Amino acid sequence: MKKESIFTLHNRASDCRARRGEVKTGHGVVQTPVFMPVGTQGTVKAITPENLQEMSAGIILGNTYHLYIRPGHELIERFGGLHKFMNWKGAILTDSGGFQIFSLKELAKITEEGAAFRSHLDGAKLFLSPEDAVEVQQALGSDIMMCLDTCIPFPATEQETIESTNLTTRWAKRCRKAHTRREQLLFGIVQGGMFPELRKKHAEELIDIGFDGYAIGGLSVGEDKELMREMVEATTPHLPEDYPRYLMGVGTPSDLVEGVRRGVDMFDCVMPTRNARNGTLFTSTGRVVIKNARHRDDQGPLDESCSCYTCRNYSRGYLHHLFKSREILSYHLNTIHNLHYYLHLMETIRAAIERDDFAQFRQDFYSKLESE
Ligand code: PRF
Ligand code: ZN
Repeated sequence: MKKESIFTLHNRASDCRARRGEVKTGHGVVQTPVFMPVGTQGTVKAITPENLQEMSAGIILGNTYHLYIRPGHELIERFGGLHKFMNWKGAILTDSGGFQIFSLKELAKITEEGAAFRSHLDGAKLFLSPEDAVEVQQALGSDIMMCLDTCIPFPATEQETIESTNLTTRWAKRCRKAHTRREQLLFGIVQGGMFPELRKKHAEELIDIGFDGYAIGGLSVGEDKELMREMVEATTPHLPEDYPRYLMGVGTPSDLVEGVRRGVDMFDCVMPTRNARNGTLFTSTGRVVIKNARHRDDQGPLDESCSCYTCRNYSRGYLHHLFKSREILSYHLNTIHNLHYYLHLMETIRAAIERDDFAQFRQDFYSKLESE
């Protein structure tokens, strides 16, 4: 039985691969290209779901690994699922835990059966199979679930990459079989390291299994920007036009622009939220390091052309003071601004694709940046 695609393509740029579309989820229709703020622990750090709504975020990301370890998916299921638990009414995509477990390195052991690892909290022995990853995500009730994959370290040999990618295919088949709650979507993750031929082959294998969407994984793992963009460029032509494409864990504002240009629809990254807490703020003219003494006496807004709550109400001098004093409000106001910047950037990108004016948008974007 052929399933109806949950993705509608509205229009395509005539001079690059940029696409404008929408993804239907159990918690609303998400307009693409989209950026998903990261809410690892069932919270987008330092802000409330109301703040997210105010800045028109339609979908956020949660992490299976963290929620499995604490407070546990069974507890969250008793609370009615992750949406209810955290009071978020929009859509949620959960990552499978694969990438987080691989980041643990010596704490994890990968076998055919799954990933054995130790909790980063108390060292307890844990195990996650592809079936477990789907079961946990089904209990969390996320709108989009990700297959358990193996993320290949950089650099890796072709042989290592082949073995790891083949295992990801076998796990993807098992995830697909374990997927019983059809109202929740399941995405496959294309690996293949830095080898275009392996990426093409892996994309074809996943398409054969059949998923609701396709992610590009294994990038932004230490390779340079140019190679990352080449790998995206080498992958998107092999993904079906009528399914959403998600570039995992990427990236800077220019990475988003370049990803869209190469045909990506969805992105997530800790950068806007993490940088906000470190005091690195994104503006239309480049990055601002708010602790810098030059902002101390500045009564102007952080970004003249930003309409966020922070820029409408506070001065650079005040944001500088809050950051230097390590006040909690600093994290809150900085996060609101940085996420607004990312979400507004995607809105501008969507409007440019609708006008078939993406190339001009891209040129203006770069000409305004003093750094980046
Ligand atoms: N796999 C999963 N999550 C991810 C990645 C991946 O390869 C990446 C790579 N940048 C980020 N998050 N499951
Ligand atoms: Zn702002």
